[in-house]
Amino acid sequence: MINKKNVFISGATSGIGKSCAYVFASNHYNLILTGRRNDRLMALKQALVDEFGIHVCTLCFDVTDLQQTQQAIASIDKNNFPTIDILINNAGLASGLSSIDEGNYDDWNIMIDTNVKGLLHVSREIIPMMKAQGFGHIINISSTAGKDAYPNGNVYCATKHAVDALSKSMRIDLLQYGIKVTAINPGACETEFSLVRFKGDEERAKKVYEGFTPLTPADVADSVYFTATLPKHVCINDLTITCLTQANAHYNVKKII
Ligand code: NDP
Ligand code: 8X3
Repeated sequence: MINKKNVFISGATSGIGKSCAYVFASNHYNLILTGRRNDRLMALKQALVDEFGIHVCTLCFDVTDLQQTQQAIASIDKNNFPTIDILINNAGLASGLSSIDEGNYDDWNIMIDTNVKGLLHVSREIIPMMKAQGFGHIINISSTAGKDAYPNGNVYCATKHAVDALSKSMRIDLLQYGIKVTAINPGACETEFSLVRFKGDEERAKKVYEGFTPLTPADVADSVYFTATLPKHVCINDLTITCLTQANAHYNVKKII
């Protein structure tokens, strides 16, 4: 029953990344799961191995740190994971929500370092393996914030616009090697995203999803899985997914406050 395909998921300790781990595991893919919280990685590995009997490798590192990223990816056991068939660049965050003139430099740096440089670090280490094996699929988790800007979203939106541009550039550079590149652009999805954005303020985080039915991380993971399982000659380049009430990054029946 073991599927020989291997999927690398950055940011698998929560939300969309964790749901992706479940949907691929339930379809017998082997998984390389990453994040900074090792206790969560270990618990997730145990649960997935017990339930699905797949191979799981956990890598605990910070994507913003190039050296940590390089060492972690170099440590993958090639016997269990001879190829990386799918890379899901999911690790990311928002930090703060403020007008551009009041922005916090630490918030700006963490978003740029994680969402842009972190995605580049992981991609740069894995793409040569995909190039050498002659196939691969990179799925970048961007956002509706990568398509439009919304009030006070400035730097987060800029980082996701960068992911949009990088997805287009990667596709141009890599298709000649048989590597597909897909950008998935979710709208509001209830995860730990807002808790992180509002630095642990649970009440404020909860309010973001009040008055409408947001996407669940499983909804997004199902779209990721769909794009990853199409015939070899088919590539979904760009897929935007929102809940029923959301039209784009800045128009939702329920507005982000
Ligand atoms: P969560 O906060 O639930 O999950 C974020 C994941 O990213 C965690 O596993 C976290 O792991 C990991 N991560 C964050 N920073 C780092 C880092 N420096 N190094 C390694 N891993 C890191 O949020 P979501 O699931 O919602 O977010 C996943 C992606 O989806 C992000 O890129 C986000 O921008 C995007 N997105 C989210 C939407 C939403 O409304 N929720 C909508 C559109 C896009 P750990 O803390 O253990 O390191
Ligand atoms: C995360 C969702 O609406 O805060 O990308 O931009 S949103």
